[in-house]
Amino acid sequence: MTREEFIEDLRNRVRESFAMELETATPNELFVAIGQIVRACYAKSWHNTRQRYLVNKQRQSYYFSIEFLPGRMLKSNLMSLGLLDMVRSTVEELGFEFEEVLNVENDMALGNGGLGRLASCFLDCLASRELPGNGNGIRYDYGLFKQQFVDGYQVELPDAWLKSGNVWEVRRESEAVEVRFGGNVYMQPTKDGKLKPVAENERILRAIPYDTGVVGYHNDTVNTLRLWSVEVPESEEGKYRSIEERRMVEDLTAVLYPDDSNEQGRLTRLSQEYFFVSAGIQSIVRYYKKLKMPISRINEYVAIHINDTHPALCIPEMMRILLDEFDLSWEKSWGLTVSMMSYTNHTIMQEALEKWPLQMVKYHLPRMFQIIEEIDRRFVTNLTGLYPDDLIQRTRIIQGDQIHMANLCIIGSHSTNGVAKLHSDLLKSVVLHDFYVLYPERFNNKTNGITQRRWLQQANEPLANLIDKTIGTSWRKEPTDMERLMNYCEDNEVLVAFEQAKQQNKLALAKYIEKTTNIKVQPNAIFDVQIKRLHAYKRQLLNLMHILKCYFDLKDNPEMDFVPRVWIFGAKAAPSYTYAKAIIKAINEVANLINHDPIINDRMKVVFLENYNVSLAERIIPAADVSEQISLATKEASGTSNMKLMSNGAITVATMDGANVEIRAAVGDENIYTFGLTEEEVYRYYEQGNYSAQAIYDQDPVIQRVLNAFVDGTIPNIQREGQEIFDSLLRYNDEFFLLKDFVPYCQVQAKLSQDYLNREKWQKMSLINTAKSGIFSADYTVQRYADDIWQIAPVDLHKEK
Ligand code: 26Q
Repeated sequence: MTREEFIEDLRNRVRESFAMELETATPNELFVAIGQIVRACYAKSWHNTRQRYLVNKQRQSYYFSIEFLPGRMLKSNLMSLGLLDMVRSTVEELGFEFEEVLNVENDMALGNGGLGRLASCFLDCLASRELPGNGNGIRYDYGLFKQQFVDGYQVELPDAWLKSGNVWEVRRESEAVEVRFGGNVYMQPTKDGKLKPVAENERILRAIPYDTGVVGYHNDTVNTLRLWSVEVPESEEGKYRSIEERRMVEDLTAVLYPDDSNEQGRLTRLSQEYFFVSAGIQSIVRYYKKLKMPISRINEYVAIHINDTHPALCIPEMMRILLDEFDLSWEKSWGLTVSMMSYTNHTIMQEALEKWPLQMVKYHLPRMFQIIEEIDRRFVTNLTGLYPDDLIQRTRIIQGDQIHMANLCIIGSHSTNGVAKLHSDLLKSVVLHDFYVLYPERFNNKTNGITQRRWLQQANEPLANLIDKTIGTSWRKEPTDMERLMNYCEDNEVLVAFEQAKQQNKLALAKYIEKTTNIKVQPNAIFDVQIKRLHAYKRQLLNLMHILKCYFDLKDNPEMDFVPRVWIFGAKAAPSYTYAKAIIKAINEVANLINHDPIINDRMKVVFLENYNVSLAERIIPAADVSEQISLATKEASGTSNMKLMSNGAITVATMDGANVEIRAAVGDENIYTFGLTEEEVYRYYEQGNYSAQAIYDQDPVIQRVLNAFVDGTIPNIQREGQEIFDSLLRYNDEFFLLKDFVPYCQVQAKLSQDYLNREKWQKMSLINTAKSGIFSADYTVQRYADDIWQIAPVDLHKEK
């Protein structure tokens, strides 16, 4: 598309869609019109991609996830299509602010955090590597709540992201399917003497798919993210007599559950899980029928991935279709199902493993229940005599009155993977050890990754351009080529240029901070960043304790040498997670205290940015000097903000947890600040039961002063919250060992501050972090899934060929 064609198209669309002339358009109209143009640009490729897969009978993977977190799509689509520079400069020439146009777009925030963002990074990588892989999920009317601080407290507002329309989606009426809930199932003898399930009094819902194109980077692949929305089918209209009853149905795809691992089992959530699973599996089978292949070979054409246990019902649902609709035998159905399914585990925290009450499943999903019961029965029967009874009891799916979804996933799939080396090892040796005894060949690791296209190319153009200038542009397609930056570790000119790029980004963030919070921060201070969901195990509180220690040091000794620092937080707490909310309140009050203390005199600033989401992450990450990755060892399955920040040249302060371990291996000990208990030490404490937070407190006056600040009025306005935090550390013996790790944490922080003064040393560390970050590209992660788990191969759709 030429500049002239673009302007012409833009002019027409603004006129036709808004009855307006381009000259009078606002960023809103411009966003919609450009969105339409972009969509039109990839429409043909999207069709061709689907057509090619169909004609080739391409084996495809389907990534089932109850969360997807793509963020904004205008800039990324423009970049993938190679139109970004032209469109940006044209829009600016027309007298508009391009940034403003981009900011019109609502984040697509159909996810809570890491797991949902990983799903979106993976889709981007599948398309960019020309791999035939699709997403399947829920089109929530409301995404993750918007966070506001009122009086330092988190307040949740609804995210009505669809209110102003969604240019990227296509409603596919003709591909709607029915999903059935409730009723009774009984077995009826057939003519040939078999038993067939017959259902009566079911509630039938209509699932409508909305498809979004996933545009590959500089290729002609456009894959599909299919999200399902619920409707009442016309045939059922009469059955819903009251408005409330109807509302119940429509609520099914209304909101995303904002609960991150503090589970409260809810019927709507279970219904959501079955709804998108059933719709997705039916849609896959319907597509497969078009291939005119025998059902007995479906596993040669279909790979289904279960992202955490939320889509676990994929397994019994596939069984239902093969048994009830295709009349296959149990054995045949089971063989096909297991060979199609694979599962990723994202947590080792026992309390976060999903379980459902047996009665709830039996009553609302009776056929699913029957099938799960039969899977469980056969599992027990087949293993009895071969393995110890207690091992069988610990691994079976139905235990007491609960259904263990992780057990279902492992038993019903051919692959179970963790998301970082340490995490996968812990699954084998501790958390899922019993299963590892049963199925050692099913276990594997796939360390998470991120897409540098969004997190570096798009979010950090100054750095991306500089990398181009230094080593050429090949890293944009082959992220490990960034390793070539290692040749410039000692090149002063390059180091200075990198420093300037960081400075430019810090300036931009400082502006944003001032605009949104009224806090002025110095761009030459250390920008120290912790951005992730608020969770006790992630230990934002440890960060806050260190901040308080610095504050007291300065108060005691105002003349001391102190390297200025700005602490930047971004975090949402699950609305029902009172402890996490108490920590938010405490951080906000400490911020207030420190930011306004004249003695501190701008040497410390604490900034908690509201409503952390993907687009805010894109602003913060390029400006970070320091990346806080300080979860208690063994608790963070992988982490992915650690990778994004590293890629942008931030230096990590890290515990030996999740993917931090692999980051250290990549950059070397001298280019990361590690501290804290190791996995072995944590488990030793658990075994010996001899951890005493009180003993540590009693012996350390600094810790006493820091903790007392929460309850003695030093931090104002946190009576209840301060007490809750204080109690969690002392009365309840500090579940996540903050006190134990506090001193070593402060030590590495002090070292870091000193190192920051040595600009050359720091800049070299920063460069090395970027240089070594290519291995954490999700392009490679996805390739490993494609090779080892899904067995899918690239399809070259490039125009020239
Ligand atoms: C549970 C019950 C009810 C409703 C919701 C939920 C729920 C919601 C979200 C349970 C879990 C989640 C999200 C988990 C998650 O994001 N885990 C993170 O996954 C990342 C990608 O693998 C890892 O990098 C992180 O370490 C892991 O915490």
